Amino acid sequence: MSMSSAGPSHQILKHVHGSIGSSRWLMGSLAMLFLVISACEPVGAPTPIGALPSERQLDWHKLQYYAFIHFGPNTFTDVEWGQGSEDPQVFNPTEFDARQWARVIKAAGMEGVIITAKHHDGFALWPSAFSTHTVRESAWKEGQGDVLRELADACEEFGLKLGVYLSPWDRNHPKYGTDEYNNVFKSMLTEVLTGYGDIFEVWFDGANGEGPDGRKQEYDFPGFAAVVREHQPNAVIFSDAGPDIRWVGNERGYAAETNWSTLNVSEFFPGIGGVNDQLQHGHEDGEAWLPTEVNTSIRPGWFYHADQDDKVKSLDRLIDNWYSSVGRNGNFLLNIPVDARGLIHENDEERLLELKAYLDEAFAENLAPAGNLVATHTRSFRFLESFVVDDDLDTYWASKDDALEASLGVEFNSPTAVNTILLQEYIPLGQRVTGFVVRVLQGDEWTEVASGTTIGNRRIVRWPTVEADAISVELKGKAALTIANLELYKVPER
Ligand code: FUL
Repeated sequence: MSMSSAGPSHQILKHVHGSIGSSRWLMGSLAMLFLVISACEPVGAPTPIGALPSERQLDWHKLQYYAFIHFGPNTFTDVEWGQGSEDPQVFNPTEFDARQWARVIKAAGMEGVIITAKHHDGFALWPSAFSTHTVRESAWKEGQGDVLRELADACEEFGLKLGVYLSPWDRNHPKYGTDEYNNVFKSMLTEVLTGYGDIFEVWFDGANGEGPDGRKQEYDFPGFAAVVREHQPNAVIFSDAGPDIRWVGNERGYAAETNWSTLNVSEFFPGIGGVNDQLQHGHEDGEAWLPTEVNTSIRPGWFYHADQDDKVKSLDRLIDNWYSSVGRNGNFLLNIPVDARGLIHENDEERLLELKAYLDEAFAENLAPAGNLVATHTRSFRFLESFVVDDDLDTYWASKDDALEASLGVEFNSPTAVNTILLQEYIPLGQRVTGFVVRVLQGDEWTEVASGTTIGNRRIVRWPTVEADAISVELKGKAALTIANLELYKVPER
């Protein structure tokens, strides 16, 4: 490979590459020298900056893609927002099979499922002792069924995480709009958090409309969160304002390219309107760590409607949503409306499996580890550039404190077709990168192929395929840079 051309990144690579001698003796001596020099340097980790993720948030950041299920009386009455006055007998799936859901969700490569245990109509998918509008009052299994129980069992069998959506807005409950309702809601929450095993996420919708007789309710969100913390301390809580995970500000399935995991949360509350743009981007230097979850539906509606059977999103659209969520510092929550039989519809299943096949092919081979990793410099031997390809997110490359710009590169042994990079910061120390430029070396020429702003937990960028001799990423940040993972792929071009 020719390494003689001009260009800043190239000089960087050349410099670093050139320091790796050919003889073993030289290599050994250099390594010794490196260790001695490194031992004289401060080798500590960079100082954390700004808001930091909690342990439960870090666990959540390891996820990527999971299912949302909207199911309830609306599935049978063909509406999106039930009135709450529906006869509970309408809820009567004819072929209900939670194992089919779990099988499809698992085969789709998803890691878990969040179900509407109670939507705005107030109908509970479990036989709650605090309501008379539940599966117990339905025609299904003559009132003996429990959707949550069957789903929890199926999740355990198939190795899926279970989450619950409980709408505080309740258009049925007789106590809604009175002081007692917040306690009713906490009791119902307690039932689902104590009776169905581990819950990984609790999803609070911000909608706050009128209940029976036009009554309004002020929700005790801090009290609801306290119930979650008491019974499921590892579960993350989602809402417009967290406290753990934030809405991404749209339901189309897109995070913004600039996406800070931090937000000035004291200005926010669940159900706040008119801040979608801020939710989409977050706030640089925001006061709390509050990363984005990107929710959208595989169909136009959240609930099943037979006339949408031919309106399942295209594979290209789902691929775009996947890159625009998982690849833009978010997790992807894709809704699959279970149908009136109580099954995931064949059309949705087919599309989910197509997406899985695409992702399997696209990410089958990480091209980075086979190359030679280089960097403008490393902080010390505890933060080597090779740590970005070691499959361990707890080890990372870091720059020195005074180096707010640095480059990482991969030199291939022979020209390699590449069109995608995946980057991950070491987020336990905060989100630091403010900009990056990706360049490829072809012969003597360095060409910019991609650029971006934030990285955070995970950023994926694609460009038209090039045969590259080497690739470099120039990074800029607001404090010493940390990169825990760098992957390179040739994904199918569509
Ligand atoms: C919204 C709700 O009003 C919709 O019905 C749906 O559940 C969606 C995911 O959240 O706020």
